[in-house]
Amino acid sequence: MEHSALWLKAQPLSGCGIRSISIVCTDHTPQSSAAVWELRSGLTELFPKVAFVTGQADYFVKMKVKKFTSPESYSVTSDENGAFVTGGSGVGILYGVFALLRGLRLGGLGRFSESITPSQPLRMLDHWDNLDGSIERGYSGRSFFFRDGELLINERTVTYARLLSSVGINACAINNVNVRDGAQMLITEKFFPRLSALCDLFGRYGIKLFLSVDFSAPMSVGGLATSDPLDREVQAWWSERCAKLFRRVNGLGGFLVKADSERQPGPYAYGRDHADGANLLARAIAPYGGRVIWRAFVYNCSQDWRDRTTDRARSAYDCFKPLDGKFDENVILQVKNGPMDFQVREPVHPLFGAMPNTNIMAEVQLAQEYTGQQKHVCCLVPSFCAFFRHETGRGTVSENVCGTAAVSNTGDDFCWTGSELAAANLYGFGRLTFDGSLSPERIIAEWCALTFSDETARRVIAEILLRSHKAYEDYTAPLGLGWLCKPNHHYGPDPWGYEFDRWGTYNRADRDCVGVDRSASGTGYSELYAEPLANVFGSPETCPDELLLFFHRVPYTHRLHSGKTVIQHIYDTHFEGYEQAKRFAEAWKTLEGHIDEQTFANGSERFAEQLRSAAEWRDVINSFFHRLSGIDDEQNRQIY
Ligand code: GCW
Repeated sequence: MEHSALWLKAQPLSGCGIRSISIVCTDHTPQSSAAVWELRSGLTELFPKVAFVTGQADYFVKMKVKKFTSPESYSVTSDENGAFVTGGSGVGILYGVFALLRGLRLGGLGRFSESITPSQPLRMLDHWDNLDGSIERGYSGRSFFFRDGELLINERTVTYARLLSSVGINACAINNVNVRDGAQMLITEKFFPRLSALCDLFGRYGIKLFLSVDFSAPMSVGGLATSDPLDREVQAWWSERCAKLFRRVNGLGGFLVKADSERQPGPYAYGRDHADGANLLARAIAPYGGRVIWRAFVYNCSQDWRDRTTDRARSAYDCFKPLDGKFDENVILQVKNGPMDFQVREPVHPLFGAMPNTNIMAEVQLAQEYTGQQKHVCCLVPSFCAFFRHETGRGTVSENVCGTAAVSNTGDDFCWTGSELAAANLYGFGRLTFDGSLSPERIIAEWCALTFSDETARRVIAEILLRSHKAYEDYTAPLGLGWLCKPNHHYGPDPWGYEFDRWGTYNRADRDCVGVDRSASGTGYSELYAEPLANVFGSPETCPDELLLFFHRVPYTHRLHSGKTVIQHIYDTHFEGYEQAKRFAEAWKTLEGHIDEQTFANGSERFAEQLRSAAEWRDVINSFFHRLSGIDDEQNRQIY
């Protein structure tokens, strides 16, 4: 299927007389060959009439490997005569070349220099793609990795590797963490040839391939009677399987595992803990340099809503904190950014900073499961940035992680991400994890400039993107409440949809009060944080307004730091959020003729749906709280 090259497509640079270019690269690895290829095709787009020559030329690029702190580091210096690119290895050179091309596209032939060592060593995408071609929480068409039980490799796969590498992403798990419908068999011989080809392709672009595996594979694949991690036969089975897999699939990065989570099998079935489970796999793949990424998303998904003592927000901490120091060194614990599940607003997860003797990585979600499903514009880059820079009491989040994985938002749509504007999230995730010093404004401006040639379009779209998260939060879930969406598919409002269910996701709204008491007087969750956070979150007086109802249960008349009452804040933000969505839709209309028709149509359809849905959210949430509280809006606006 046809696909866009997104931010990699370039316009010819006008007004420069470059006719000949010489490229010299003294490194000869698959990655530096990819770098040379990228450079040639990138420069040909920028200077369409150019000839590549050896020796004297109008413009030169020289590339070589140099000693850096990391093999992924690079340095680029460039002016109108040419550029020097050095890298810590072929991969560093490749990143340097992408930086050079970006610099040329954004600023022409002017002087430019950049020297970077990636902020986070592991920058990963997790695909929730199933073997039948469907994608769990996918809003961009079908999978381009799988169709009808087969692994695909085609032109699109190549473009994907290039796109990821161009923003510094260096790992990718290709299948859903809920391993089902035959995905267990990915670790068997049938898939080795294709996996191996995919590993080579990704490897040329500096990307390690990971597979999600079924913890009960000894039974589902191997036919054993148990998957007990302490059972000798089980251990031997994994060792043999991994020997076969890693020998044939050269360069495979390792496994991603969701265990004892939402009914996935795990070590609990045998009375073992998560360190036993993770180390079982870690030992089987250690001889091949593989790593096990073990998810911390473990909670009781069959809770009784009447029970006010069990708190889902606590569960990962309670489960994993006692295991600090017990994981093998090739295990990485993957912790979601917040303690619940990718809501529009959550506090930082209390495990960050709490397990100094364990490798920890973060997990965020580009797929907008709870943030408008790529129908609503919701740019996540500013919130990712705030998250990485958030203090844990023991340093910032980024100082406490060895990397971050993002649940991918891509599919086989022409534009990859359903909404063309959602590609900014993919771009921004890569750029930010590679260079943590970048501001969200800079990243968005870059993406807009690389995506749209028209100045007005760049300005209008950047503005929409930067305001979009606040607007979405305003018309959906106020003050950190979360889970006001419809059950299962998670689109649209239903404030009681999860209230009497088993998922541990309650708002506890009644006629007097709303919110969950997670302070010392409630579930004690706020106490899990290091100081000063425990103190700040622990009292309604010091808790930030935006998280008040996550941590506290307060009367509707409680006054926020903003001076408004809780109920008035709910009304105001819902009216305002809708108005903002309306302004977005109107601003988009002014772009007709400034952007191509397909992009314009893609946005028009989505902004119309966002507006319809924002009105629905506004009216349902306002009516819900108005009926419960009996308190009128000070401004007497329409509530149903
Ligand atoms: O956000 C929830 C989703 C599930 C997902 C789960 C997880 C892959 O609703 O679809 O399953 O999280 O992160 O494991």
